[in-house]
Amino acid sequence: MAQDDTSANHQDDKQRDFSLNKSDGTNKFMTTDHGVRINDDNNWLKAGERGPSLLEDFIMREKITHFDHERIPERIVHARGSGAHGFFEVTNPIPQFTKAGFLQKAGQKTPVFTRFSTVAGSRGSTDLARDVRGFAVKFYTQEGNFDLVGNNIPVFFIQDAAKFPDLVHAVKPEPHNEIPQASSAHDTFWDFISLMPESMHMIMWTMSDRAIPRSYRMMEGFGVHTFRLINEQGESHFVKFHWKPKLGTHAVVWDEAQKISGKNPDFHREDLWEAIDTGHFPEWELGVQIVPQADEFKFDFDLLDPTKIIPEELVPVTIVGRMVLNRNPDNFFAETEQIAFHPGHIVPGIDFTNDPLLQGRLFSYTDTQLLRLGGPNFHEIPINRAIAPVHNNQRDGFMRQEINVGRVSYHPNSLGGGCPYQAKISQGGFSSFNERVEAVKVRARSESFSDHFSQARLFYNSQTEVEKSHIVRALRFELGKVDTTAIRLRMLGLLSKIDENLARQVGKGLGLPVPDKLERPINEGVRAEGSDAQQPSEKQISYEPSDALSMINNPTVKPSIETRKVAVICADGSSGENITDLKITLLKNGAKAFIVAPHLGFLATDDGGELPIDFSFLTSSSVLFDAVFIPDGGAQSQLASDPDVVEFVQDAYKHCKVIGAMGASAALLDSLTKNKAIEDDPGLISGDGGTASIERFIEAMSDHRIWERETILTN
Ligand code: HDD
Repeated sequence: MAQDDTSANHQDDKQRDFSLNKSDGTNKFMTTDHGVRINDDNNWLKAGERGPSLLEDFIMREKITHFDHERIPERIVHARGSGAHGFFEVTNPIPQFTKAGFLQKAGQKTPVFTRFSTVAGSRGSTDLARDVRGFAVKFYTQEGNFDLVGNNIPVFFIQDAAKFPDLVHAVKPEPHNEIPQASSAHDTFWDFISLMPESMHMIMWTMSDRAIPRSYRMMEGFGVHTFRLINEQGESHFVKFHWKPKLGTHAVVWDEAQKISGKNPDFHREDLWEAIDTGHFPEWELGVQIVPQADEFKFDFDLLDPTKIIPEELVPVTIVGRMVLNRNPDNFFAETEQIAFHPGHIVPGIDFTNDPLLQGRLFSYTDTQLLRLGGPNFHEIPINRAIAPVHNNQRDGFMRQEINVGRVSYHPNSLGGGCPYQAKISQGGFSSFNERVEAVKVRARSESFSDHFSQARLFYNSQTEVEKSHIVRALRFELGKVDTTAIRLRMLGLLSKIDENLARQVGKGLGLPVPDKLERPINEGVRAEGSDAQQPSEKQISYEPSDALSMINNPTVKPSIETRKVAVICADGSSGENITDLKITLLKNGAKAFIVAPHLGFLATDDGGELPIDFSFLTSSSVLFDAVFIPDGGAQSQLASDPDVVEFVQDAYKHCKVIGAMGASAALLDSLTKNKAIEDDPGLISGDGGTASIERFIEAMSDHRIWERETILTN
């Protein structure tokens, strides 16, 4: 192990200490930034009460100047995000693979800060855009900060970092009119994608429901690239990192996502905040897929290609620990906005591979922080500070916080006693894996990266029929928003290389035939196996479908209603007993009921009681809940005639949510389902509101959605 035993023993109790930088301003006099007490914060200094304002007013000039400079450039990508503090705890140490100090002992804890994000939208955009989600974790280890800067999708659009600016330019709002915001459904994105066959695997993921998660807490995370683990003997193993959510992997449906974007654009941000605030701490397991160095060329795909996964059936995921997020930030700007992640922040025992996307990222992240955070001292911002001691000869620069004493800032030196010393490898000094590299300098893509369709097909074939139909509909939506027919046709051509039927179904929605041949030129300059450098590879690997790739069959999914929200639709006269029983049973199961009624204030229940109303139909919407419950109690006719109520319940029905309608309220279900038989739908629960019917309601809810209903609805 790289660190000495004393520090290892203290690892568990070491916390990040922000106390020196915290200020809540309570019971303090208001002062200027330089400490002068302010006597009047309401009026600018003037020449007479009705006279001109004076430039002399240093207090107000300072206030306005600071305000004028409050914004920093938003992240060029991943601008919209939300984060939280927590810890990582080792459950299954892996010293045989890595000497990284924070992975050595069961029970060992390391503080973390995790930021989730969307990619394309601006800071103020909606949480529910169809997009990849960033999943970035900063581990504050005793040996320095380790950042695992991943996504909720295990592959990427492009194979070489050189194409990143093109990808981002294509997906961002179009430059002439800055439209559309936080959306890939426009010409420039699909123009680029339709010319980049290497993006097809990732496109299958982003067109699936992975791109519209129910919650950040219900997403998987992936390090994406193949990294290396290095053990004490200097041996290397390839590794892929996985985060597996305790609450399972779940999504909303696309119609719902679009409506949430209007009703509550902060849906994910609020969900994360509330869960932590109410003690339902989000949790993930960290898993690793390990491949011995000797097996580098064992697979039909290249481990260095970031558009490929290692199917879990080929290399299982071994769980090594768990991450719990248990503290909301004190200040969004100071923490979530100023945190600076970097895939190049690694610690001894972890190393890079030659994945060309990863290699390019290693340049980009420091570069972006220099601009975004104003200079080379961003590591001194409290949220970015390592808990490991930092000593080096870096000096000065904008906003330097540290006061380096003495006259020595160079190495080697004798005047400073040779300090700071360089660490031997046995003392925890970082050393790169001694990989042999003998090569010609080329600007080229490896032939082994040229199969763009086999794993896209693996993903598609691993989906359930419902999930496949969501992919078809997503593609119809996205390409339907594209104006240029040639782009649509090119996409249909590429989709047909994944699955003929998929392409035909999308084509049907677009009213276009699937072209026989791929149009040229495609993917200019990217070599493809056995071709004239313009066509993608014909190579096809056949894979067995994998449950880990489906969300519905995903092994992380277990029946649970923990932290789910139920809308209880009421009007004066609703059954107080039904409502109270439901509330109590949901709470026992970690879920929560909210009373939604035509007005705010109090609900007069049928037993003469009163219950506080949480939302009116104006301040909430069906899409903000996981299920709907309508108690018995004679309010049905009042509810049935209210268009807001009808829309509320119909949306829940359309979005495949569980609806419980007790007693006479069941009549509402009849009208809802029109001619479809209620008995065919396991998510429509009627009953007397007693324990048995509430239990059936909860059991149905624990499956997340009633996907069978989509088939009933479309037949
Ligand atoms: Fe990146 C931010 C994830 C490729 C350049 N990236 C950023 C964030 C995440 C990722 C999660 C937000 C971190 C935060 O919350 O602050 N990026 C990825 C993944 C990639 C990837 C999983 C592929 C596997 N990124 C990638 C490439 C480049 C960048 C190829 C450039 C060559 N990414 C950036 C950036 C950002 C960034 C411009 C914007 C803000 C920041 O870094 O701090 O440098």
